[in-house]
Amino acid sequence: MKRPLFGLIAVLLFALGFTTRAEDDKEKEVKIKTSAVCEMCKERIERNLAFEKGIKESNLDLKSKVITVKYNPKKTDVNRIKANISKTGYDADEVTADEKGYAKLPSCCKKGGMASHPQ
Ligand SMILES: [Cu+2]
Repeated sequence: MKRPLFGLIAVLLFALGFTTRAEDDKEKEVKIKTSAVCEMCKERIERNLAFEKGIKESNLDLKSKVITVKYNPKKTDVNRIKANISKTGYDADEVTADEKGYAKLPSCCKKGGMASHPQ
């Protein structure tokens, strides 16, 4: 009687370990083109994304204006991430900047801000 029970426990433990590992692997990464201009934009976007549920990490590259976001697909999705960036006042791929968020940005951070503040 003891052997089948041990076998069952072994199988259960194996399945449990497998499931846990599979969930860790489910973290996804997405690259989104934004309209960020400067270091302040980068910080603003990354800070607001950090408050969004399911976001693990974000890093905006100012040269390409592309932000790389690591997220948990069970808690959030690409559309929500883009909506968050838009609310902050920036374009996120095909999603244009939210007007209210954009209006709050300092002038140097608005689109084309580089023209008035070269460097
Ligand atoms: Cu800026």
